[in-house]
Amino acid sequence: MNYDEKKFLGKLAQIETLVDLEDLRIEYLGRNGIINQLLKKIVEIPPDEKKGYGVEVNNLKNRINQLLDKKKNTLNNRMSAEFFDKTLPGKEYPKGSLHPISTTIEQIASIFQKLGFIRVSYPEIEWEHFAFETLNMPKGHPARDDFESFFVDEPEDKERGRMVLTPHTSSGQNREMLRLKKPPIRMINIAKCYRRNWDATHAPMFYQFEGLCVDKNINITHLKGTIEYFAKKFFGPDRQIRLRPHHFQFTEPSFETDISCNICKGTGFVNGLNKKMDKAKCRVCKSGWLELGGSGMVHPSVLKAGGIDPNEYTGWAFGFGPERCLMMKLGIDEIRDLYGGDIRFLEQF
Ligand code: FA5
Repeated sequence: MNYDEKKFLGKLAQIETLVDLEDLRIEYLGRNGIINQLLKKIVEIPPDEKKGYGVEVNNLKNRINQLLDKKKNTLNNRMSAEFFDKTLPGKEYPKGSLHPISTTIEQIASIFQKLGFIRVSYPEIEWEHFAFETLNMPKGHPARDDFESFFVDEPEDKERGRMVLTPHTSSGQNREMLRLKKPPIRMINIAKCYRRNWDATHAPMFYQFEGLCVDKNINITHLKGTIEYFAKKFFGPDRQIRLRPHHFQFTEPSFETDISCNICKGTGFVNGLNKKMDKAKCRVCKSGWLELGGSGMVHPSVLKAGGIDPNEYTGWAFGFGPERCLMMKLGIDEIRDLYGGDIRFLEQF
């Protein structure tokens, strides 16, 4: 029989596509294929060998069929493993966004930058000298306790004292005075601060933004006007602001700046305007007002420490918390939610 098995198997092994496999099937099993040609040759076979010849060609046909089917399965399986439908829509990745505190900081910066304030940043790990001494709080002064600081376990510097995680951005006041050497100064210093605090409105790591303005003839009206401008831009025209007398070592006179609470609508009671119905106090403000931070006229000794003559120049400063601002703006009553890392909370903003 004129059939070369080795040749067929060789061709079969080379096949990589279903189209080529079909061509091979036609070559062997098609109407004019090799098998049919072998069958046609039956007329030339002696009568007593015809039956055996016929069986042999039929067996061959079945075997070729089986081998072709097997190859077809192999190719199909390979194709489905490799198949890539370019028309399917892509996987949707979760969308990220800036942390609400980052957005708030950028908003605050842009409000002050529009007024001509220059954004600066100073070391997060600071010397006591800048955090306290230059701010009228010499070594051992009790006012230092208010800043419940974390000290760094590093050798003390003879002139600058111990290292501390900045407890407030006021440590940038002296640095900015030394940097510019001479007024006018319009600084907005936004930085991380650290204190040993942990409750609904205090976190151990938080931000502050510090405004400092020093020039000739600067007075309290400039301070009030600037804070009011900020409050109206950031919180909206209907939120109230008030300055309350206070004490800071580095300003004289000093104030606490309050903003009316958004949660109780400035009433101080849980049920807001229905205070007659429920006497429970607002959990966040307890009085209708929430403290944004401190402010005041820069103390003459602080100007002197920065190389500025207090007889020639005056200035004001304030230090507020962006977290507090955001909480008051949106009615968030727990600062720790902002730093808890719970994406379900954060993605609302
Ligand atoms: C100060 O830190 C002064 N340096 C502010 C200042 C600057 C006064 C310039 C005068 C002139 P105080 O400790 O009150 O002040 O903090 C200011 C604000 O920072 C607070 O009102 C609050 O908004 C925020 N803040 C303070 N501690 C925390 C804390 N642990 N977590 C979150 N925010 C805080």
